[in-house]
Amino acid sequence: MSTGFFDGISRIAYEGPESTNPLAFRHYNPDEIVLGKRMEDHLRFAVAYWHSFAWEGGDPFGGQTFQRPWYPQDDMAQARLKADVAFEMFDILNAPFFCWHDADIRPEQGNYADNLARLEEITDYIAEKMIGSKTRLLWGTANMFSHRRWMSGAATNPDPDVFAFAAATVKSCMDATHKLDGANYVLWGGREGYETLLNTDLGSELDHMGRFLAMVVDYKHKIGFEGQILVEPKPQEPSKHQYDFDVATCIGFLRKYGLENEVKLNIEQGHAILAGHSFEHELALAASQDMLGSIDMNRNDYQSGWDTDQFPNNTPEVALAYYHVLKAGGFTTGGTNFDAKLRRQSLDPEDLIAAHVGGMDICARGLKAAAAMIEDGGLDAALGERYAGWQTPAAQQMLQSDLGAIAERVLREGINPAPRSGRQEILENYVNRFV
Ligand code: XLS
Ligand code: NI
Ligand code: NI
Repeated sequence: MSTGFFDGISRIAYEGPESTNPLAFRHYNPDEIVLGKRMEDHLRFAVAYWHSFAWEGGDPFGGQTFQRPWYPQDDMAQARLKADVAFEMFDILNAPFFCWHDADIRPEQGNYADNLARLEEITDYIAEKMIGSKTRLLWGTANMFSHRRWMSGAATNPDPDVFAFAAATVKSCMDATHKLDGANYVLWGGREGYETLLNTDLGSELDHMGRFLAMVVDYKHKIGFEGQILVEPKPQEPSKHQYDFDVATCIGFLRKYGLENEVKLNIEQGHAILAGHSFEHELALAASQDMLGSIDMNRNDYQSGWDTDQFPNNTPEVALAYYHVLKAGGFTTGGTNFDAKLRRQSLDPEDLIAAHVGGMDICARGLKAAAAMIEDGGLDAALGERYAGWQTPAAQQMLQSDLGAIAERVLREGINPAPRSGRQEILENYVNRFV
């Protein structure tokens, strides 16, 4: 029986680029083959439960603007109604995946035992709903940033009892993710960082965080969870400084604690921008170290400087992102999670659907543009040409030699390099042919 929340809105269809129907896909055509694979299997879209169903429209200056039949979100009947509506939306969008935090799907109980019981209850309910749905779980995660117990961190809290509560919470969320056959498990540490170094033992906190993550990996193997463990970088917000600052920092952290073969990264567009990078920089860097796991697709407002988590709507940006995803071989367990929320004035159920339709369409356009660039091979050819010198035996031998021998060769051969154009504008013009 339908909840009626989306009354009047039916399954979104692909109608092609000429369609003027605001609730139709113009580019996302799940069965269309792109580089030998169905578009749906390339993009692996996921709906984020927290933004779409749990967030009530508040901002730092004002509270709830939305009015949903599942508010207040403080009992199990409301949690079940929320799940009913969520699965109705997954069906309308034909969404292959969804993602959740424990706190999105069950009401907070204020203690571990009751949180655990409610999580088990709601994930049983969700498991039943998944039987009648095509939508799978891309990843689960623990919200260890909203409740006041986490204010000084979770794994990095100065109080070992909070570390214990965090370990128990992550265990319960990994169990729930495993039960729902999740493809990944994510850790994002919004409070794993500090407000001031004056009260922070940074070295111990990093060691505790490394040990915590090692326990997560051990537990994954213990329960036979085959999903990928992912860490999500973000430089700050809510903490002034977060330890998982960006991809480079996370790679160094994972290597230091010996977790580089067990953990990959979930990279978010807006977080890349907050860290002063481009999204494609973060993706390319992770891919170069074989650590590109999954993406959180959204965008930030470039003026506000906040993590505004808006739906993506910039084709060139998205195309370059998927270019790097495709060059890395595409997603395996990962996918495209819309870690994106409505604006707080977007009150209607239709807004929620339109936001996802637009986001999915932009991603599909970006994917097609990226695939066309790969098929054309222009960027590869330009790279090949730019680095061609490294293919010579002399260059390869140099990498095995030493400074003295190299210096001798420079003298002997009179090596005096002639600078060559980087051709940036030509390459930018090239990309613009595809987007
Ligand atoms: C917040 C993060 C969060 C993670 C999951 O900025 O992006 O939504 O994706 O905890
Ligand atoms: Ni995210
Ligand atoms: Ni975010």
